[in-house]
Amino acid sequence: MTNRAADEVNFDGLVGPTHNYAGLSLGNRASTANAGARSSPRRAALQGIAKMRRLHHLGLVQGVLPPPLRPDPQALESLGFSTMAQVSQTAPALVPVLMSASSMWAANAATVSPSADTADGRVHFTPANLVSTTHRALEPTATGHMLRTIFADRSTFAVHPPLPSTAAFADEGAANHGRITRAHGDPGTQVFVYGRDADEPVVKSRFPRRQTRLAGELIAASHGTRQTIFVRQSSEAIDAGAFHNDVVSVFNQDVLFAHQRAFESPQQTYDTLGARVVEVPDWRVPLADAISSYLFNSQLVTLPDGSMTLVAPGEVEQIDTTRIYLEEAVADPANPIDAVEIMDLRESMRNGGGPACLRLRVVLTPEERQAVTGRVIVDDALLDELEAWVERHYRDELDGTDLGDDGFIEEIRGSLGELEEMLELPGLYPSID
Ligand code: SUG
Repeated sequence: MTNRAADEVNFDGLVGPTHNYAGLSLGNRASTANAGARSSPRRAALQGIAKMRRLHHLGLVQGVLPPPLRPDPQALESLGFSTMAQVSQTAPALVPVLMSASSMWAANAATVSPSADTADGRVHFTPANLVSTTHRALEPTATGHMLRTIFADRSTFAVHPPLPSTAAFADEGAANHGRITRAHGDPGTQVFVYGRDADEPVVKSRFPRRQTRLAGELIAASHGTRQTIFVRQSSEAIDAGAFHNDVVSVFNQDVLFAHQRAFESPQQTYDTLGARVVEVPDWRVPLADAISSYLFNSQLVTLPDGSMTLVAPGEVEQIDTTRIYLEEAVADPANPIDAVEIMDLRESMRNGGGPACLRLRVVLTPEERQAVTGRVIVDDALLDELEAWVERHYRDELDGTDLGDDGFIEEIRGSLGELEEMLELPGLYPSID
């Protein structure tokens, strides 16, 4: 097959103005541990923009995905409300659910298949139904609309509807999906990682299994992927807090960097994948350290000179096992990790979202990149504008009691209206004039 020049474009979710800690995700230990803490939407968004800038400066193509409007007008209506004041009065527990900024974790926005892998030669997207958590199940409608707005050219892109929102089709998108290929533009093997079969209980022992094998099979079929592998996550990892596979493994080109306990049958998985596997044994980095540091929720990226850099969260430096592992990995010529870039993403990390959670990988050829609508591929000028916009509009501190406030909601609508113009995406927020 042809080796077409293509880039992996990391589209990062821009943190929304309602970023807060509501403890909504069972099985996500950081979310539970930080429930009720004060958040800083401004700091969270600036940390995210700083990551985008760093990747752009490393010579990578970097994109941005705007946050959805909160509350979502359709969700509000379907619950029988017209204002958040009514929600606060009748069902206060729903306030954080309706106001969550969880779309920032773009790895859960959709599953994406590059054109080199699909039968019709288009780039395919399926928004994740995120049915396993109440707050995230409210994301797919707006995500689908956003993807259809940005990837509007139907001869280049196909945006499918999400799978039906029931447990049998539970889907968390790219966080449980990887790809093995020699070069991004080459045809690759798509890897769908699942926690249970459709007829198995969601919770077997401790925490929910958020992804079914059936969901992956249906997405692979609708995308027309040519080489596809299905791999089971280890129950041990899920029960230890790896609610998505990208908490314990990361793919880049032909490399799989994974914790020894990431998959149910590790050796069989490695044999089937045919990747260069860098397995970190439990005796070097115990599973609990891998999960609290988010070592594997790093982005493993190939720089223009062909070397590989691990974009890791600052937490890996605070735990001895992960810090020492990375020092040795960089020094070891046999290890594909050539360098480590540390990013401060503390605001997102406190909700269980590391570097890899914040990005959606979309491999695009230069022609496909030309077909993208709006101003969503970043440069320094756009990043400066985004930073200034955040400084102008975002609150420095937020706690649960501010969330349902009508003044706050008006503030959000005004700021997103401005963002729609900045990104040149008219119609992105249909309910904002
Ligand atoms: O789905 N946290 C997200 C974190 C998603 C991380 N993404 C990846 N691993 N790709 C989740 O659990 C917490 C929200 C709160 O508790 O307020 C939350 O939704």
